[in-house]
Amino acid sequence: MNEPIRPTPGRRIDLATAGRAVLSTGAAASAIGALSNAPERIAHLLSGRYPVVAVTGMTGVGKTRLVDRLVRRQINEATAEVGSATMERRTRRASGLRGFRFKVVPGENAATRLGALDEVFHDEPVDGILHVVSYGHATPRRTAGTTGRAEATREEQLAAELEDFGITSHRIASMAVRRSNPTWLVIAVTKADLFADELDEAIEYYSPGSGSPFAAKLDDLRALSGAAKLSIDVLPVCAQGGDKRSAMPEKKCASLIAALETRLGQLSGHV
Ligand SMILES: Nc1nc2c(ncn2[C@@H]2O[C@H](COP(=O)(O)OP(=O)(O)O)[C@@H](O)[C@H]2O)c(=O)[nH]1
Ligand SMILES: [Mg+2]
Repeated sequence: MNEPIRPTPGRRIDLATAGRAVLSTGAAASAIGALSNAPERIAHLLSGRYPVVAVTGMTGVGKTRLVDRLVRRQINEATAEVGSATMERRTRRASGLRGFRFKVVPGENAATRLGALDEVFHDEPVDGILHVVSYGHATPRRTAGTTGRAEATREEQLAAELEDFGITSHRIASMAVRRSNPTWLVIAVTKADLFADELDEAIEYYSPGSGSPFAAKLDDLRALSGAAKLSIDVLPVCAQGGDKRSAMPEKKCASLIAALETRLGQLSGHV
């Protein structure tokens, strides 16, 4: 479970020729994927179901808020500070099977987390993964059984994000190698309103080949999965914007959400 990911010997990662992998680096960029979506679309039409998306990421990073926004669900302030210990299931309904089913894997280090990871990556393998990060801005949550506010530095939070992704990326790799069709991974860099002036640095940090510790994990994941079998996108987003004069007003947030939705649709073969 915790052994480090090692690239397959003899396999070099070359971003320029990395199969059909797609990388969007610019803010709100939404590249048209070269993944062939037709088979996915037909599979969904035949099965009569929406594509299923696993939502992963450490606790407090903003998964629930983001998914609730994607499915236009009313935010429940009462549960916002608690964090969920079980898998949250949300459906975004749309005509012509253009909706989505999201399964939010609990970030807590609980037994339920392992079961949830098994479900989405093994028992009922998902169509794609939305991995949520927030550039070290996860809301610290108390460990069960303790009181008082949890404190963590930005560096500690980034290290925790990295560790969390290490576990998830192992699961993604083992799912990707088992299937014949390509898998997609979208890294949603959320809470962009909290680091609006560092957006480019944040995107860079989470992008394959950028040399950051997170990039190293992505590069390993690609090598393990086979580059042509995994597309990786990095998109900034926020679940809540500030007022008109802030660096990330609500309008800008809404356009980032729209760009993410468009990309999820392209990857899922929606037309
Ligand atoms: N500023 C800001 N705060 C956010 C954003 N998304 C989530 N949060 C806050 O971060 C906290 C954790 O979010 P939540 O979705 O519950 O995280 P989860 O544990 O990953 O499901 C919540 O209290 C939200 O108020 C965002 O886009 N911007
Ligand atoms: Mg949650």
